[in-house]
Amino acid sequence: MENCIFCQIVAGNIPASKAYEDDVLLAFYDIHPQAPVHILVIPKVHIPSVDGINAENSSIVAHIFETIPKIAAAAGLTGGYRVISNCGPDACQSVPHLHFHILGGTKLAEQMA
Ligand code: DGP
Repeated sequence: MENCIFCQIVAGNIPASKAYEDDVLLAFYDIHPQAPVHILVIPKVHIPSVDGINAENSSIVAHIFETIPKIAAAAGLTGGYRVISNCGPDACQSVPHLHFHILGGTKLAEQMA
C-alpha cells in the first residue's frame, strides 16, 4: 500500500534499521524507542491491525510469534521482554499496519496502561 509507512519500509522506500528479516516478516528498530531495546515486528503483507487477523492470515501471525524469541535473543534480551500490539484509537495505534512491539533491555514497569 503506497500510503502505508510500514509497507514503504518493507518495499525499501523508507530506510529502517533492520533487526531481522525473512520472507514473511520484517523486524526493525522503533524510531521513537520507549525502552533501551525497542523493536517492531511486522508482517510484510498489509494487515491493518490485530482486528484484521483471520483464518486466511493467522499463519503469518503464528510465524511472527515463533520468530519473536529468536529476534529477542539476537537483541540480547536475556532477562525477558514485553510484546505489545496496539489496536485501534483507544490503544493509541498510530500506524495502521499490524505490528508487535518488543520492549526490553531494562526492568519494565509493572503497569501496562
Ligand atoms: P503504535 O503507536 O503502536 O502504532 O506504534 C507505531 C510505532 O511506529 C511508534 O512507536 C513509532 C514507530 N514508527 C512510526 N514511523 C516510523 C518509521 O518511519 N520508522 C521507524 N523505525 N519507526 C516508526
